Amino acid sequence: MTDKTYKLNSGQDIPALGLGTWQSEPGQVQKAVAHALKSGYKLIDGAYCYGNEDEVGAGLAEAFASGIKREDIFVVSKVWATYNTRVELGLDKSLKSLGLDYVDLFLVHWPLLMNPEGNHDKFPKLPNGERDIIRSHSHIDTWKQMEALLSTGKTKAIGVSNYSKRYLEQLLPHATIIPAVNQIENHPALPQQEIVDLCKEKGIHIMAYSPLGSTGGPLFTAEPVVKIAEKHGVKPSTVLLSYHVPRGSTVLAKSVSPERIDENKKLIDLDAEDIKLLDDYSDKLTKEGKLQRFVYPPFGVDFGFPDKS
Ligand code: 1BO
Repeated sequence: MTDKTYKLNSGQDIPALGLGTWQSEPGQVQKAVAHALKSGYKLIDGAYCYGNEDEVGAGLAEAFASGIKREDIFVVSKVWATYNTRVELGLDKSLKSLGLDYVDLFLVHWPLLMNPEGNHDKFPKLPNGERDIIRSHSHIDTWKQMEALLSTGKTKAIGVSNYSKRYLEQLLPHATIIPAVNQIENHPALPQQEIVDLCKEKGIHIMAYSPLGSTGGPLFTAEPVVKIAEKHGVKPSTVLLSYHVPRGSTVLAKSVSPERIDENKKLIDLDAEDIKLLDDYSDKLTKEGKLQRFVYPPFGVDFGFPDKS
């Protein structure tokens, strides 16, 4: 299953499965990246704000030293919100840490601007405790800078992350280049169907992050997930990762454990009955107002997500 790919609107092939590196602890992520690539993963997803791109770079170097070729893998990074008025600088920083001269895909991490002059912690706060956000900034201006990046050769494709339907509808009329990807939190308890449907209509590929919800979280014991896992003799995590295959999305599985990285490769083909069970579960949560977002936009900004978080 790790060989499956999708065609992006940029013409590139993007793998169906990737290794996520968000919240991968320093001291572990180098090994995880190297192990994943040596065992067949082709996509590594990272970001400046994850604070570990140096180590991801060391993992890439280890994999290259073992014979893996740069052109055979797909590396993703994201511009952090303090760099949304100077995205090339943000990309340069990521490239330096990663030890690469290009990434395959560069994403706007969030459609907002954090104070470029403020402290550059992940989520800068003002002395009064509020987030240090420039409210007058236009995410469309950021996108125009992203478009200009393509001619530098420092990224092969550009896209967005955490864009709701509302933000996409604001962006698309102004986009000369349609984002290749929208990377969003996505799982049966947060199907984000209106975003997924709009992206499909516009030719924007979905990358699903946090597909398991959270470690030890409620998705692992959700009735339909357990039922499908038992039917196929696999772990609930396999069902949750495989959920994205019939949806035509790329799924990002985060782990630093070699065993789990190997386990996560075993995506299965869900049948029509499985898909219906999962879709019914999503519909039920939607109707009951019980959708679950595990990654709360940490900015106190209304991003236009239907579950109001
Ligand atoms: C705040 C980071 C969300 C996942 O990329």
